[in-house]
Amino acid sequence: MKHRALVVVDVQNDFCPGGALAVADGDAVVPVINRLMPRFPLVVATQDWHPPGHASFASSHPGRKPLEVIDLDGISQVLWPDHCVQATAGADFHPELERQFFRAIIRKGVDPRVDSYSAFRDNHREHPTGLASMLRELGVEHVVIVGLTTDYCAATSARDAIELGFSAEIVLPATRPVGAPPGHTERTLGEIRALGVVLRDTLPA
Ligand code: VGL
Ligand code: ZN
Repeated sequence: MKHRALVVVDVQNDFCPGGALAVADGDAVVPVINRLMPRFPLVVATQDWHPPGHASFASSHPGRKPLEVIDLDGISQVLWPDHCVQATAGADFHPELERQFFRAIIRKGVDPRVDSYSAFRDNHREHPTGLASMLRELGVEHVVIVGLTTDYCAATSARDAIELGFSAEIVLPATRPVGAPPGHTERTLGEIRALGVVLRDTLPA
């Protein structure tokens, strides 16, 4: 079997009920991911980790509201509520997530000017996080992606995994979507499936 790694994307308080960018049922992924982690030889987690005043925050653009879409340096950017600000409680991992399994934690979205949905690089696809190098050096060929959110950070990470030469799957029951704008989840999953990402509806055996 190919050498595999589990990438646990952004299972942080701000994406869970009560958080700044809560997605429906976001915390439901935690027990599912806790059951999966011990079955992988390598687990890497990501943390969305924005400086205050990040360009993806609606509050950084006078007159704009969350979920409006703007052009930011030539790419379309959904504006978000302030979320996952560095070293705040909202940026912490969900308290029940068993973080002792994490071999490494990749922090992303740290550049104040550009968003980074992907675990691998920023939205301009220019600046790598170091994850691809680490996985290659450890002999990983296949990436299994879980976490939050299905249609933004998990999907974009899976797309990049494919573009960077890995095979990739998303375990959908271990993810939850934002689902905005309407139809975004279906459209995004269709696009990445066409690129070769496997979308699993059940937990791997
Ligand atoms: C995410 C929106 C903004 C995610 C991060 O983790 O999917 N979504 N920042
Ligand atoms: Zn973010």
